[in-house]
Order: sequence, then C-alpha cells, then structure tokens
Amino acid sequence: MAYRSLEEFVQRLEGLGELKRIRYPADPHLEISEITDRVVKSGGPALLFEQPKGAAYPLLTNTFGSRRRMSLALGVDDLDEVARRLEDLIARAMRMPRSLGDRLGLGGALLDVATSAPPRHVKDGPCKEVILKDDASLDPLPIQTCWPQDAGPFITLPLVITRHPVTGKRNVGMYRMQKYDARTTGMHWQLHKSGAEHARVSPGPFPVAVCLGGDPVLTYAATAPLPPEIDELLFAGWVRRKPVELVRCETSDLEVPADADFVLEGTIDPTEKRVEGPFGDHTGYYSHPEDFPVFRLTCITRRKKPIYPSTIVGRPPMEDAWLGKATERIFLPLLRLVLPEVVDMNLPVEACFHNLVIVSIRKRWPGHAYKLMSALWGLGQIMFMKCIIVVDEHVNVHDPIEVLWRVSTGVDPERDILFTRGPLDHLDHSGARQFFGSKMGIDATTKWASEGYTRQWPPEIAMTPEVKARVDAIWGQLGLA
Ligand SMILES: Cc1cc2nc3c(=O)[nH]c(=O)nc-3n(C[C@H](O)[C@H](O)[C@H](O)COP(=O)(O)O)c2cc1C
Ligand SMILES: [Mn+2]
Repeated sequence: MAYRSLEEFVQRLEGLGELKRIRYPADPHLEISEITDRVVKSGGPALLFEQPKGAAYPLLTNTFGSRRRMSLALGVDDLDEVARRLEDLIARAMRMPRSLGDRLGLGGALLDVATSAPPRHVKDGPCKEVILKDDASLDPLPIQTCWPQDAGPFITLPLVITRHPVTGKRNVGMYRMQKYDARTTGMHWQLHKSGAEHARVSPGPFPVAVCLGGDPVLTYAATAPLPPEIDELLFAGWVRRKPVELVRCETSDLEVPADADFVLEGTIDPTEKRVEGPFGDHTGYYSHPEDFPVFRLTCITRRKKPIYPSTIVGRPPMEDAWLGKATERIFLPLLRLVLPEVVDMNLPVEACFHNLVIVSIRKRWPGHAYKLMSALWGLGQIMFMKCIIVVDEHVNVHDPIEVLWRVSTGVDPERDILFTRGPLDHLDHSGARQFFGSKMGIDATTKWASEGYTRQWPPEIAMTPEVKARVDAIWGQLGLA
C-alpha cells in the first residue's frame, strides 16, 4: 500500500493507536530528545509534537520505532512479506520456464516490476504548494539539537538526492545535515557512500535536493544498502507497488518525489569543506568533529501544511533499530541469491548493524564458514563487519543466549578464529586509525574430521518426541500451569 502523504500515514497510525499527539510546546533543543528517548526505550508510540517551541511546523518522531510501525510504513502486515515477495521474484526470474504457467508467472512478476517500480514524471505536486527562493530559510523548521555536546541542530531524516556527474545515475541517501545558519548546512555523507562518490568525481559545484517526509517508504529506501546501480526510488516504487511520482526542482534538473513535505534545493561545491560535529551518533558515542562538504540552500518548496520528520540516534536500541531490521529481513533473499548456503542472519541492534553479524549456513565442505566470511567482507555495506560469527543451519541466530552457548562450547579460539584486515565504517572509533582496521571471523560450526577435528563431536541433549508428546498430554493434570 502506498501513502499519498506523511499526513495520511500519521492518520493511519493514529487510527491504530500507534501515535500520540503532544500539545505541550516541547523544545527541539534537547527536550524533544529526552521525551522521545524515553518513549522509544519503552516501546511506545510515534509522537507528533504539534507546536515545537520556536518553530512553525509540527515535528514527527519515533515514526518507525517498532516492528509493527516499520511494517505499516512499508505497507505490509510484517516485514517478512517484503522479503517473501522478493524471494518469489528472484525464484521466478531464475527458474527455466517449463510450462505455460511458468512463463505466465514470470511474465506476471516482471510486469509487476515494470509497472510499479520505475518512477513517473508529473508536472506538479503537493511539494510545490509553497515556493520560497530569496526568502527561503531553515529557521522556521523545528530542527533538533539532539544531545548536549552536539555542535548545533541537525536535520536527521533527510533524503539526499544527487546524480552521478558522469553517468547521470540518481542516488538517494540518508545523510544528516548540521544547520550552520538559515541557508547553510553540513552534508555528512561518509567516505564509502554514494553521495561522497558523486562529490569526488564532480568537476565542480553540483545540485543537491533534500526531501523531508512524503510516503514513509521513501525514508526507508534512502537508508537501504542498495548497490549504486539501483535507484532507491525504483526500489521504493516496487516495495509500495506504485510508482513514485517525481517533479522537477525549481533551481536544478534534479527530480524529487512530488509528495514530499519539504524540498530543500541547493548546491555543493566539492572543494568547500567545513567542520561538522560533534554529534551524538548511532554508535552511542559522539562522533568527532570532521570536515565535510557544505550544502548551500537556494530554494525551499513545501506543502501548505507540512510535517517535519525527525529522529534521534544514540545508544541502541533507538528508532533506527527498526530501519536496520527491515534491511536485515528484506536483504536476506538477495544475500541468498549470491550465497545460497545462508539460512538466516542477525545484525544485532546493539552492534550498530555494521559491527557484528551472526549467520547460519548449510555447511557442505571443509572450511565452508571461511568461504562465507570472505564473501561477506567482499560485499556492499556488509563489508564493514568487524566480527562475523558463523553457526550451523539449525542454530537460532536471533537467540543471543543460544549463540553464546554455541560459541563458548564449540570454538577452539586458536583454530576457529580468523583475523584479517579491511575497510571499517566511517564512525568506528576502535582502531588506531580511521577507515581501515582488523576483522575477526568466528567459525562456530560443528567441526569435521576433514577439518582436522578427529575426536568425536558430542551429541546434543534433547528429549525424544514420544516423551514430549506424552508429557504434553498429561501436562494439565500436573498442576504446573
Ligand atoms: C537515521 C539514520 C541516519 C543516518 N545518517 C547517516 C549519515 O549522516 N551519513 C552517512 O553516510 N550515512 C548515514 N546513514 C546510513 C545511510 O543512510 C546508509 O548507509 C545508506 O545505505 C546510504 O545510501 P547510499 O549507499 O546510497 O550512499 C544513516 C542512516 C539512518 C537510518
Ligand atoms: Mn544508493
């Protein structure tokens, strides 16, 4: 299901008891953070601050902060539905059609992609209801100062749209923006992200458009670790089963979703840098001040009654946990396409998604766990993993207690731990230097004789199904509840 606006999504959440309106004029300077943090940590609803102090627009936060709301945002009952649709699409595309039914099935699946996915161009849209050029200013927006040592207010849920200066390919990424003044911000695209690549190859200043709001599926798409060749708006169209409608910017050739609440148009000169941060980051620590490009605002277009979407990141779990879980679920079928041995994976929220992954595999050959580790370290954003734990297919990767049990009982550290080196996430503070450091793979699978383990692996303890069934049958008579 596609939402026509963020407002429509707000109404849906409210109808389901998933949103609370707050009339109290809470302060975007720290106060909204403290309120939001308490609500996020207790699994509470989305919050619509109707009149944030000193601002002209309402602020929406904790929009995605539960599995249910994350699913609702993607228009499904549960995240796994999107994963299953993707699995089905891949299966149809991969199967040699043997019958007419197969052919029609494949045709139908491809038709579904072809008609729903590619964005559509339209002349006008709600994001153009108000157009401000010379008088464009960020001051009326309730931009949050999230944590006490933050360098200033930060736009935290921006959809940053750029085009590759050579290939023309569009990218939409979520990169926070520190407000320096009414018409200038930072642009925190990290070293390995597509926006940064566009700036690296650009011969001179280039246009950037930043959207806030619109269908929440767009916000998720901006965070999804898609390969650079895949347009996030195509992906969003496929997820919501309806093309994203695009309108042309006022001051550049970029196109933006017509349903956005705000569009900030501007330019970036890749040679201009300014100190950005500190910022209370999703690692739970402040990221250090560092030079980043400067976004210069040229125009704001907006809805008449826009909602300003925001989030706070910080020590996990936070709202972004659910954006990350959506990625874990949706990208599993894609991972399985290249790595068919993968059964399941868990990117634990506490490990900030890119520091540790637990993967279960169907082990077929000696050393199979190492093949998987090498592959993961060679893929997109999963390359950042500092620790990869590989377990057997029957292990529940989502149960940290079981994983600890398997690792602590089944791992001989000298034999089963592999150290290597590679790129680290921009925000990692553990290494002696930024961006490049060490990695660890833990092979917690059952060891085989062909891997040098010639003792006998002990059998696991489990009750017989017959006794279990018998006890099930008499359970009610035992007075044990
Ligand atoms: C709430 C939130 C804030 C984020 N902030 C940043 C950021 O400031 N800089 C950055 O490089 N990535 C940030 N990310 C992660 C990127 O959005 C993510 O890596 C995305 O896949 C990048 O898209 P790209 O591959 O098109 O560059 C953030 C993610 C979320 C959920
Ligand atoms: Mn991208």
